[in-house]
Amino acid sequence: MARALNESTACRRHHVGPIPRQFTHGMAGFPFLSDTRFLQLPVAEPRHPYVVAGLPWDGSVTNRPGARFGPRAIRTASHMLCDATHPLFDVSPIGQAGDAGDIVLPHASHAAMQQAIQAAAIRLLGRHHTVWLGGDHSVTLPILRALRQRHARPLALLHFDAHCDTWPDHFGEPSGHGTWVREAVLEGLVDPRATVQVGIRSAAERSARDFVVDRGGQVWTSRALRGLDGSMALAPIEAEIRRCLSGGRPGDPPPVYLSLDIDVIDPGFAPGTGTPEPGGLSTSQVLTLLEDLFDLPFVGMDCVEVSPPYDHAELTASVAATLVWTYLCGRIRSKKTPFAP
Ligand SMILES: [Mn+2]
Repeated sequence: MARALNESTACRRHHVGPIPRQFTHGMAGFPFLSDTRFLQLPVAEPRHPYVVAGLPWDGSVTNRPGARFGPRAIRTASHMLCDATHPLFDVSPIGQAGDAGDIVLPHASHAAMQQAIQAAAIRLLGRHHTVWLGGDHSVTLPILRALRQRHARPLALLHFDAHCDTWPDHFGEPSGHGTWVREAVLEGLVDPRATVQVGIRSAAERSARDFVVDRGGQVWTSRALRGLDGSMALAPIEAEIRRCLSGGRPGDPPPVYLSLDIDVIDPGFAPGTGTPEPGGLSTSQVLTLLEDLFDLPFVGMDCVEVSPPYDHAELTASVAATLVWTYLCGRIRSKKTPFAP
């Protein structure tokens, strides 16, 4: 049986290789791997400028697990987007994007997970602008390591989250889903002066809450954004975000990575997540920011922490699919000029 699963092209076709042999032996049939594709895109090929890849890992959560099922739920929800032509950007990822499937990851080893993701990211980034579907937020650090290596300079970081993820440890362990921002700064993967956090609101001691601000970056708390919706209201904040992400070098801005924890959205709009925090941003607030900032020099995105067991009516997966689709269409639109949304 194990042999049949391992050698089944139907099972292996959508998985990204090469995969370390110890992770694939007898494991190609993990029940949580995605068996459908984002936007019903074709399997990724070298001709696709953009790809989507799943990271079904939730071994690093603080509270409720389930994010390993996120990639599958986001892909399924994306099918409601039909022909995927974006009403604002008037482009569709279809024809330009493929789905690289899920990266097969170990069940329990955090270090092995990081190594597997970094190796897969280095391979994919050589050919594609990649959007990652999490998975808990610990998947972002190995992606940043790969991007830092590829671009040979610290990245700018645009981070949407209810949580600052700058804690010095993960409840006694050195790394988890709440430590990656701090680790990325201390490793020199991201420039803290070109780091912007949006939607932060969870309980946290001051040293963690202000970690980014203390190093020259920006934090826009959920409270600071209350009542601000639509492009007119958000324009001054968008200008500040742009200024920060340029890293003080408008003529040579650093590449920007977008990391979007779905728990930045209020649990009323997106309940299916492991560590919900009431009082969050509305879906339209986050959409406005993504739409208006579409022309930043992005080099990648992740959407993490969708936990389908806690979702209702596919609300959370639908929000995640829409945000990823909006990002992809914004990237495609940014290659066409002129455009004024
Ligand atoms: Mn979070």
